[in-house]
Amino acid sequence: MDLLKSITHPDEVYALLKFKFGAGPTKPKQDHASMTKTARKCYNYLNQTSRSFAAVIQALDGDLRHAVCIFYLVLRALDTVEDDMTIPLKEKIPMLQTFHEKLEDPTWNYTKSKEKDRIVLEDFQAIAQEFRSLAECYRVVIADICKKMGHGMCEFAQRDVLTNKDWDLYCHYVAGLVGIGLSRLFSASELEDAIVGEDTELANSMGLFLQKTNIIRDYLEDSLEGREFWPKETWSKYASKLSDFQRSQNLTSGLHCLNELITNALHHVPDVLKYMSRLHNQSVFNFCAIPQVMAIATLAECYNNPKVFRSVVKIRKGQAVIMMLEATSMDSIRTIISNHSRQIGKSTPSNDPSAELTRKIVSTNLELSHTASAQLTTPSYYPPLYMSLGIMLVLILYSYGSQILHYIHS
Ligand code: D61
Ligand code: MG
Repeated sequence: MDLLKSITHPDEVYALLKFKFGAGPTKPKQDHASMTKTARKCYNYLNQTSRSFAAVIQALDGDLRHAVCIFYLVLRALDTVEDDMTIPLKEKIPMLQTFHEKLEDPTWNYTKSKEKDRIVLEDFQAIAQEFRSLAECYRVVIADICKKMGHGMCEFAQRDVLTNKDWDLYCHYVAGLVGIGLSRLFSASELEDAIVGEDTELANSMGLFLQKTNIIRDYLEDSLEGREFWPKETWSKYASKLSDFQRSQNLTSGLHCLNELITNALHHVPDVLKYMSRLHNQSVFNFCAIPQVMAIATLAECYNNPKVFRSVVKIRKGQAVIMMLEATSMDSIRTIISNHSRQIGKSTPSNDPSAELTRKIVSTNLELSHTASAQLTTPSYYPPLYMSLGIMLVLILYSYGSQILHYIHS
């Protein structure tokens, strides 16, 4: 199915086949045989609960891999409590506030969640046991971030995201803190310099860019579940209720609101590029780069796109695989970011209320992501072209082979 979706993009067909036959920077490095039973469980839970981060986490070097795996599962468990709308506030608030203390309690788990990721709560004992097996330098970071995120989630469980400043604060609590925690783990592992863990501003922007992209893309899914994460200060300029954008007669105002929020998110790109330029370890670079280039591609796909109000807009698997295979150097992520920035710039409607601001941040990001070898990413089309023509031929023969033979013989 992914191949068919990319059939008119030969380079994507080529990349999908390369990936299918084992190419790519995200080969799991852990050796299951030498692992404890609880550790094996944790990697299974990681693969069960994260489509986008599981592979890049398992490709991290050394003991950083297990630390980041456990960091992910602890925060995914906390987030599962936050997201579970069936847990009454009077039970949810104390659980979020004291969640970090459960890390030291070998007996604690929670079996009343209805969420899709509830397994990380039901078997929290295994995750907490692996947490306690980590080096002190990692445990301190994970417990600190878990405490701060739990408290932040409590704040917004009891109030709405009203101002754009609130939006930055909410995204800081649920994703900026992840970037800050990861950066401290990178430095603690000594795979990256101390500055990476110290510069919390840049690390925070890494998280905000990812979370804002998710919140923008997931408008309909969240709106249908009664969840509202778009900042009122922005959407109230275009509608009296956020759910109004679901109705087609409000499409123009919906697109204007969408484009303003995407323009807001694009302001984190300069920090993202500066953060990435400081990384030395290839496995850390890939781990950080892949989610960021997927995010800029998702924003370009969502920009001025009515589909955001009708379904969840996704980039094609073929596009994603190409970026995953390529996002391994500053040069290539600069080129990916400049290509998608240019795409947004080209599709900025002249009558869009944010057009001037959009064009300004697009040209800033183009400047910052200009590479000497801008032609780099336009691989020659021929090998993939031949490949897909070949595939199309095989597909036609496969489906009409017998009729064609019958026709020839008759
Ligand atoms: C470098 C590399 C990865 C980074 C990064 C820097 C900075 C931040 C992040 C990853 C986090 C990005 C979050 C974007 C996806 N949004 C969510 O998962 C929302 O939940 C947020 C609260 C829990 C955070 C869990 C998390 C995610 C990724 C990690 C990690 C922890 C730890 C290590 C590595 C990556 C979203 O949840 C969606 C869902 O429930 O399926 C929500 O509820 O808003
Ligand atoms: Mg959440």
